[in-house]
Parts: sequence; structure tokens; C-alpha cells
Amino acid sequence: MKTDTTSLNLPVENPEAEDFLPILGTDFVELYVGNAKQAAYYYQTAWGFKPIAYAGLETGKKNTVSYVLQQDKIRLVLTSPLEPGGDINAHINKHGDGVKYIALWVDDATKSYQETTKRGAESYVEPYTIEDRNGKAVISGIHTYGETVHLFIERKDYHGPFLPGYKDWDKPYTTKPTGIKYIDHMVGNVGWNEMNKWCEFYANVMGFAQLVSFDDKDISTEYTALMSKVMSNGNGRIKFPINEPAHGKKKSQIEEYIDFYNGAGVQHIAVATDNIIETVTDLRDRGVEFLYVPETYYETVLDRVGEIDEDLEPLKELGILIDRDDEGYLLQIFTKPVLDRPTMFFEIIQRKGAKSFGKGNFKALFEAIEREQDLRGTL
Ligand code: TYF
Ligand code: FE
Repeated sequence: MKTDTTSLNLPVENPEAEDFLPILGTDFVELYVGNAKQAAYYYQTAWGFKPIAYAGLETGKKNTVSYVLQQDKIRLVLTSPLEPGGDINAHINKHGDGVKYIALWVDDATKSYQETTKRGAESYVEPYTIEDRNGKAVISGIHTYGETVHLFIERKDYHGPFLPGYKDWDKPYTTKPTGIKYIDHMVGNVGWNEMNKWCEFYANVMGFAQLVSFDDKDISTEYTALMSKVMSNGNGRIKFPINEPAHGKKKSQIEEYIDFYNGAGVQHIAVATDNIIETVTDLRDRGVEFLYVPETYYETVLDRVGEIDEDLEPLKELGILIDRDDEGYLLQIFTKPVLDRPTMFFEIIQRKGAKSFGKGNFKALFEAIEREQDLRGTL
């Protein structure tokens, strides 16, 4: 894919350079939540995740409980505290439910830790080994924006349900999958003027390159603005756009997030499907709420994106957005925040060649978000 060369402070993709942090994929995303049991039920029932593993009182854990859910390559962990006080309660108290760990699957968690900390990463946890009868795993971790952490997970010698210490979750699986397959990208919202600092972190500390950059002129409506840069790892499996608020006539959605999350954190998780019409129809039937796009969007969209394989009618009914770049097109849609605070949401994306992020939809999307902000009195 084309890389951005206009922003000279960051390295762009260099296929010759050796990747000092080879990442095999996203291993899991762990949220700290107030009530993991009910959150797990939501992700099973509404999103079609399958229960995989469990750790809690029954497995000898005294202070916390964790449920692991999986759908195709996407693994979610939901963790709650079982007692007052401590880091998890503090996290929930400050942020509400939210992403604590973005865990990256690596071949060597010790080397990943050494290579990143020697380039300036702040240590979260030194490499440690955990073991049970299913084998062993090595885990290490470094801090990223806000209170979010990147864990490195080395699991080549582990053959159980999730990680040592977890047991099979024996609940019968009744919900059907919704067709989401893998995490396409995960977006971080950071504070005013912090975007470059965090993009430099991904470049210098993790060896990522910048794919694209949008300034407040690309990403503004009449009322609100933000800035965004997309950082990608060497093999392109990990893509982390970073947003910061920008000044407009009204409050940036990024500022609203920062206010409610009380700091930087994960804004959205984009999940890929091979059939967005079926996936979104299914999610809607199960009660997942999506942003509304006015019908006028569909009057001109094909003039902008040209011919597509899908009928326009179902896309219009569901509110799915369309965009094109040099390599193909993409279909995308955004949920409303999935928590009470207007913080985290999901994107469903189907790529048909396009490797970009839907720049042509930003205006329609941000106007839809503004309508929600207005209802909340936070615009
Ligand atoms: O990930 C992206 O870049 C797109 C568009 O606050 C986007 O999904 C960018 C910023 C934002 C919401 C969506
Ligand atoms: Fe996105």
C-alpha cells in the first residue's frame, strides 16, 4: 500500500529494514469491566462470540474472574475484580469499562520486550513464564497511550484452551457466529497535541511505519475536527490509527471521548467480515445499534465510488458506507458506543481491495457522530 511521505518526522515503510519486532497477529483484547459475566453474555448473544475459557474462583483465582470468547481469529477477554480496591477497580472507576490490554502474538516475548524497552518503551511487566498441564507460555508487557498496555504473548509451547491457568469453559455454545473474522485495526484516542508523540512511539519503539495521515482539513465538518495518523507494523497485520482532537466550532468527538474516559484509550475496534450485509443484518437483529446515515448519502455515493458488486438498496437500508481508493473499495459501518459512557465502539469493515480507512466517508460519519453528541449534550 502507498505510504505517506509528506510527514517527514516519521519513517515510512522500508521493506529492506529488518523487523526487530515480528508480530504474528493480534493475540487477544482484554477489557476491564464491572460485570464480566454479563459482558460475556452480551458478546456471545449480540456478537456471536463463542465461550472458550474461564478463570475464576473455580480455578483457584481468588481476586479476579476472566471469561475468554472467540470468533474466528478474534479473541476477547473480559475481566472483573472480585473484591474492592486494587488496580482493576481503579481502572474501572476512572475509565468505565474499557480496553486494558492489546495483546500481540509473537514468537519470542523475551526478545520483544528487550527490543522495545531498549528503544525507550516503559516496562509494564518483565518476561515471565506461566505453566500448567497444557504447556507453557511466556508473557511480557510495555505501556502505551493512557493506561493501555501491549502484552507480548509467546504460546508456541502451549496447547490448551487459552493460556495456562484457564480451564475450558464448559457452558454449552448456543449462539451462532455473526461472520466477523479478524481485527482489521484498533484505534487509539490520545490528548491534544499527543498524536505525533504516540506515532513516534510506534515508529521508534515498535518499528511501525506510517501509512496515512489526515489533518484537520481532511477530517472536519462544519462543526468538529480531529487529526489522525495510521501506524502499521512490518507485515501489515497490525494497524493502529491514532487520533487527537482538533479545534472546531464545537467539541471534537475525540475530546468527548477523552473527557468520559478520563484520558487516552482505545476508541474503536474494527472487525472484518466477508459479507457485511449478512453480518450487519444479523447484528441488528440481535440488538446491536449502529449510527444512522441520512438517505441523501446514497443519492451520490455511486458517483463517487463507481461500480460495486453489491446492490445499493440493502446497503442503504442498513446504513453501510462505501469508499474507494486506488486499490479497490471498502464497505464499513460504525456502532454507537457499546458502553454507557460515550467511549468505545466497533466498526464492521469489508475490504474489497481497498487498503485505506474510508476517508471519503469521514464527513458523513462525523456528522452522524455529531448528531449523537448533540443528543448527549456534549457537542
Ligand atoms: O479508523 C479509521 O480511521 C476510520 C475512520 O474518530 C474514523 O474508521 C476515524 C476517526 C474516528 C472514527 C472513525
Ligand atoms: Fe476505523
